[in-house]
Amino acid sequence: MAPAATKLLLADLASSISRVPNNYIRPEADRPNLTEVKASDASSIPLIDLQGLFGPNHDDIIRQISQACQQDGFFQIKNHGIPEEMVQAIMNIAREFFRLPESERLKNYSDDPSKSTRLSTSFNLKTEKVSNWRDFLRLHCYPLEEYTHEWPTNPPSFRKEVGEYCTRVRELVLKLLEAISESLGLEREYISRNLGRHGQHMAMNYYPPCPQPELTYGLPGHTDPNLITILLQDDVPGLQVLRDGKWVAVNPIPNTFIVNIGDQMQVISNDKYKSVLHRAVVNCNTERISIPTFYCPSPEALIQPAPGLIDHEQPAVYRSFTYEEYYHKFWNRGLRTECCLDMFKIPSA
Ligand SMILES: O=C(O)CCC(=O)C(=O)O
Repeated sequence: MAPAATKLLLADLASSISRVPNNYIRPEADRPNLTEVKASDASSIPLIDLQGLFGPNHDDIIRQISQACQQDGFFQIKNHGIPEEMVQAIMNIAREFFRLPESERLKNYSDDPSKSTRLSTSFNLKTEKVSNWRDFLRLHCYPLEEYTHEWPTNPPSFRKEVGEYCTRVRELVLKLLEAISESLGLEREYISRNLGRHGQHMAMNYYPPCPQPELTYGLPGHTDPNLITILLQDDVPGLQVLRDGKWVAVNPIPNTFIVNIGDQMQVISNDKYKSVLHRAVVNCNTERISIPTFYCPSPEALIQPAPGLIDHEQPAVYRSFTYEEYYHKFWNRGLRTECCLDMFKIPSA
């Protein structure tokens, strides 16, 4: 039998074992079935070129966004305006951070999900039965000046580089929110105006090589509880998206981001746009890093279907709620394939 996990962080355990410890092994009915996953190809999820979004290609891009949000809930973007050097820099910082000595990394450790900066492992140690093959550093990043003083100071350039990246990603998100509002037939500012003070969180996910990847997940199937996610991944495959009941691999394309619709966008769009199940699997040979930015309403913001998207044919599908209420439910129930959104549906809908 494999030894019980004795380290706080997976990275410090994974390098010394040849079998997956019992607490990471999924029941047989809930394993990744890696041989049944559809291989990544050009049609896995749409790739949208943002060049000319608010210029000559506007109408065409808005149409592509609308189609992707309705059919896939996911799309990739190129010509997004974030410089390649900045993307390289943030990946390098994340890699350096996870390679720091254990004692240095542990200075940031906490298993309390309410902390706005923390390094932890798996998903939510307090509620889950089976652990996930992942360590993660989670940061709140908007407004920046309220949070950067909590962030790691090692690597020494962490606060500066990560701060610059967060600012640029926020600019990109605000453009996408305008485009998505328009694609729904709403005023450009509609979504942005209905998020309270806005919130932005970020994770640096570190998935160490795993001796038995068929038994466990980096992250099991889940939808994102926030509004919209902008995912940066290194060049190691691992992300899979559920499409027509089948898991499809989404292999990395250099200089692109992956955008996915979160639960709050599904509510605002009154179910027109889909928050889709996705998961991260691991592999035997190579560590993997992914860096999602989770853009969200602020806790007190009232979320509800946009009145302009409610009519006889499509009455309001969800009751209104605060983002705080939603987020608590999400964290406390653990990652499950049944979407948390069902708990907010109007019964007759
Ligand atoms: O690592 C990935 O590709 C996916 C990460 C993810 O889904 C998450 O952090 O919620």
